[in-house]
Amino acid sequence: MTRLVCVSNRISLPRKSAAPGGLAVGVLSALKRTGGLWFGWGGETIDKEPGDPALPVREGVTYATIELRRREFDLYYNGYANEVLWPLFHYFLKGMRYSTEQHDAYQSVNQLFAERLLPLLQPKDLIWVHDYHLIPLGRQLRERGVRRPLGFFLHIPFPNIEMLRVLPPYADLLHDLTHYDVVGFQTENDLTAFHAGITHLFGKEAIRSDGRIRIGERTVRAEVFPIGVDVNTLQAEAFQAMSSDVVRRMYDSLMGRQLMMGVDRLDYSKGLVERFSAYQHFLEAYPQYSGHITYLQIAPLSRTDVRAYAEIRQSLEQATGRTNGRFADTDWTPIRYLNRNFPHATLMGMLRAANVGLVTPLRDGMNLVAKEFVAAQNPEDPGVLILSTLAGAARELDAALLVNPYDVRAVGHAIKVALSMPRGERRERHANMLEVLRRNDIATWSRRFVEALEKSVPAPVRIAG
Ligand code: ADQ
Repeated sequence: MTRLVCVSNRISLPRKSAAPGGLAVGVLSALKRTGGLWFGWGGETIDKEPGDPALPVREGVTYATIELRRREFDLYYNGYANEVLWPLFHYFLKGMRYSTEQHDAYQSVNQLFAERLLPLLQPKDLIWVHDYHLIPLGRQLRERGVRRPLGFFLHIPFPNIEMLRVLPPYADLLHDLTHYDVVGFQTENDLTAFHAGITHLFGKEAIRSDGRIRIGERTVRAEVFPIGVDVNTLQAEAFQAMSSDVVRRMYDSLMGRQLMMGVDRLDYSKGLVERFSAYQHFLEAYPQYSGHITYLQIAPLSRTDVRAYAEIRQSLEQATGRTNGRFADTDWTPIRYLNRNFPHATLMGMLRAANVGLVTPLRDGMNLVAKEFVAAQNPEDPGVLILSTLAGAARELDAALLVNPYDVRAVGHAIKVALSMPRGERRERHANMLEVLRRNDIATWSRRFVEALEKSVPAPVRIAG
């Protein structure tokens, strides 16, 4: 029988208190449907040679977790993945710090992944690799004789060739992607950028008229697979969480004020500094809202060992202090800024209570919070989504109030429009977006990708006679 093997940098074993991030939710949705194996780093770093993976089984899914050497992990994860590829792929050259030492560690961790995964593979496996941490893994597996279908999905944007060319080994990165049978992107933009890279390296003729990429003996199917959410589960979670203690206390504390919410990992790509400026502009431009709106921003710390993340944290603390210091009253705090995680269901309950969802990344592969906000709303009286045109989600959710996140005046104005939007218009926009979410939910996303991977299984050799 065919078995699905998902590989990602980090594995999250199901725990009640844990809130799986976007990638984990996607991987689990695929594996829970089909059963299979999830291989990746378990979250521990050690000072000796990593051993064989532990293999706990939970609800039909085998979790193969490996450890990584401390120093190598730092160079690979904090270094190459998050100080080189992440900023470059999000068009933030200022945050990029390239070194060959980091690149070597990236290669060697990918090699370790290949070596430890290899003995676990079975003859009929479909292998699905996730995200920018593991781009070379497909080649590493091919070099070790793996002939089974290999898929790769990029959760973040793919940069245009002029940006990609900044990376010294950019040609190797493109080459590595051609070792997969299926390469998936979040949006048409990302696919176009990938095609531009392929054309640059291999010439126009590498892209065939049916869109397949042909390089030597290999054919690659590169396509768009926008990640979705589990609409029914989110709706139920949001509805139930409304009556939970945490959400009720939050709601009561608003004292009838309108609620605007943002939920993002604390990351410079999420546009929080610009968002805080836009809110400040809104309070200046529309003083009639003073005392009548609460902006709740939840931003758990992430990648705390990377310098750029410490800087953004400091900027946001200062911006919150400035806005609250200037506009707050004895009985009103304009921004509530929280650096902590919440159970996912609690977050959904809070999003349901919000009149406005503010999702304004400077660049984002998709942005699941935008989709979660829509799914969490009460369709009879929904809140309004303000969404950055630079998030992948804007390609599908065009009934949101779309804004350029750098334009603080336009974002400030959108807040005003959202807060005063009549119910009829809110319902119409929401119904439109909910329909989009239902058409392409998380199950559709994983099924489409796995089907594409199944189609790349080489046909069995027929023996005549
Ligand atoms: P992320 O950059 O992590 O994902 P996003 O798509 O918004 O961004 O997913 C974050 C997830 O974490 C959401 O499910 C959200 O609810 C959850 N989350 C955020 N803050 C939380 C908190 N305080 N407590 C609990 N849960 C929290 C990457 C790409 C995105 C892409 C996803 C999936 O950067 O562009 O959409 O992968 O492909």
